[in-house]
Amino acid sequence: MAGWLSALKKTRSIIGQVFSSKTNLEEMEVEEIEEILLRSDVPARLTMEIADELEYPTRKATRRERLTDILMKELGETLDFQWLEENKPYVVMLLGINGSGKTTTAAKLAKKAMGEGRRPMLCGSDTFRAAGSSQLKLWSERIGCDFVGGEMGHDAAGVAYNAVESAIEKKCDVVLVDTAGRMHTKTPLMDELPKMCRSMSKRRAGAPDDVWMVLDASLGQNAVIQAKQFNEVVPLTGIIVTKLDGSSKAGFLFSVRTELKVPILFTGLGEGEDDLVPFDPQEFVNALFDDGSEDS
Ligand SMILES: Nc1nc2c(ncn2[C@@H]2O[C@H](COP(=O)(O)OP(=O)(O)O)[C@@H](O)[C@H]2O)c(=O)[nH]1
Ligand SMILES: [Mg+2]
Repeated sequence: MAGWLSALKKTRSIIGQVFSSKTNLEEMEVEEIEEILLRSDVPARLTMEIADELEYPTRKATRRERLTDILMKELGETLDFQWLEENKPYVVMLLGINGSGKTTTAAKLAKKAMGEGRRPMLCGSDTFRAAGSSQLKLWSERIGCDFVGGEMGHDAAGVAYNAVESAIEKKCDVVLVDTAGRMHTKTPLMDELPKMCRSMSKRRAGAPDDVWMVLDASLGQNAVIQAKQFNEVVPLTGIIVTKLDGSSKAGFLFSVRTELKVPILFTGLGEGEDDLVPFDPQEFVNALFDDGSEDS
């Protein structure tokens, strides 16, 4: 299973120029420090706060301790996600643009649920592309869980309804609804999302229990802009950040809580079915500082 340290290698190759204990910051201009942080999509306000702290330390502690405090405060509490037992089946809808990692993440979440002794149902409601639903079906066969999907051109809201219905019949604990990728700017496709929610709630009141946006970390700050627009169409309850392992812009994670007011729940650290881990602010921040000598 991929780890935080190697996943953050690219971001660290930039940020490390400021964070590494090996760097002598006396030799750097404030502008240079700010430029480095912004290059990894650390939000502007936080960048200024960090540069300030480096220039005028507020207390006697190591540089790493002082910066860690600032960064941890920005990320907030660790959230330990649990499926609510009383909502059966617990329905989670995954949203995002094309290629963000929705289908892979749905499979990873199903695998995780199985590992916890729950019976998941994967719902392939990506009826927009020919291979949309079949890709998830293959995953369901690989990990060995239930699946309901639709053919290309089918009504996605109907497919989602059928999946919830079938999950109730089969006494599944969890339904993971994979949706078609869509651009936040395309109104008709965006309108399909609330329709899907209404349709599922007709079969199980209150469904979906969660709406999670899947963000591709390689897009950096642009991913947050997309999420804002999705959030206006269907209120998001959580964020999943994928492809952290290939991104040099992981600094955008610091804007999620302040800009979206939605917690980061899980992070994808690789392509494998076990490479989805709960978002751990402490691990994340630690990995930003590490000089990475042992994994280079
Ligand atoms: N490296 C890496 N690749 C990922 C991760 N999550 C998804 N991918 C890859 O991203 C590509 C698109 O994923 P997919 O789930 O099909 O995206 P979708 O269009 O949103 O359904 C695939 O090649 C996945 O293997 C991740 O956390 N790390
Ligand atoms: Mg997909």
